[in-house]
Amino acid sequence: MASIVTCIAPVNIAVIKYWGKKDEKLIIPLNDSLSGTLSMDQMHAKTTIMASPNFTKNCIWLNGKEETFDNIRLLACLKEIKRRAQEDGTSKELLSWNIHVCSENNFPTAAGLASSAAGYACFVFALAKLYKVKGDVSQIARQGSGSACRSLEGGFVRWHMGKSSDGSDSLATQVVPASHWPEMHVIILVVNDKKKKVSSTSGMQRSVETSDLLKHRVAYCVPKRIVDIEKAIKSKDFPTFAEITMKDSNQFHAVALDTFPPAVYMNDVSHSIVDLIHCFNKVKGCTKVAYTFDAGPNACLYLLEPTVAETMAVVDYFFPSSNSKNTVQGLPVPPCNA
Ligand code: 2P0
Repeated sequence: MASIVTCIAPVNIAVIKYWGKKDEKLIIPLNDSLSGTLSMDQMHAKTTIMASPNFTKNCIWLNGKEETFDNIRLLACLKEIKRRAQEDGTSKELLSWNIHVCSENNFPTAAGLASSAAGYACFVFALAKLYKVKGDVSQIARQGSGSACRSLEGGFVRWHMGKSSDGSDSLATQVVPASHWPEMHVIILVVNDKKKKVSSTSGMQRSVETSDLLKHRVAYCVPKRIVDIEKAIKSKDFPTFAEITMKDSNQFHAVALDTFPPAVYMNDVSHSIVDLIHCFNKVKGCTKVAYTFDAGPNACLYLLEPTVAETMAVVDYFFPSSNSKNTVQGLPVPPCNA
């Protein structure tokens, strides 16, 4: 006898960024964040979990390589799911068996493309299926990797930081389903698919310790942006959505630079992409494309369907892709006369 499940989980791209924790162990954030979930046919994590009385220990393979299971976050998720499973009446026998976990991403891991978000969302969702846990598990996925809680729903998703000190109300809820704004697209420009130098976890910890700008951001900027962007999403107001998205990305990277020593995630190509998008929007006479950058140099562009072909053509012209390296390199973007 054995029990086995396989799940896939999508990547999410934040438009209001999560950066900084008030509780490192429980992963409770300093501010609410909001993201769009990508469709699962493109970038996703895929996880198979098998429980068997014949397994002598828990094992995990990530992208084909065995990793240690002795990882505080993995163990926290497993413990919490098992606690919930007991409450839900799952058989003690199944809960006593060891598990083998195989997980893979079909995109670069740890390159600032939300790989841990998809990975932990998938791990926790698969565990919940295996052990027949009912109800919301976003607060468990959060304990694997904060942003993972936002990958459990489609469309636009808000992670509420919550008020309680035990994290029980720090969870993700759907703002609108994908069907609300089906014209919305995301283009990801892979500037560099190498693992980033400063992990998000240590970068944000350093920001909390040293950045004055982060305090200002959390107190004065994010609360209003969250309200305004939710309103823009619900009313499908793209220019407002795009402006808030770009400003929040810029502020997050300003916080990273205000960190001491600084965490530098964007590179020259990233900054050229920023220039290009501002130039494009200016030529168009209104905001047609928004950029956002996570903890890496890769650009995520949010845009509506009618603008996709033209944007791809412009990007291809200035950043001809090099398939061999799987990266983009830039031609100089002309001045925009801004
Ligand atoms: C976000 N990022 O909101 C922001 C934007 C990176 C930049 O969430 O320590 O990998 O595991 O909770 O979830 C990356 O943070 O960090 C992240 P931990 P996580 O998407």
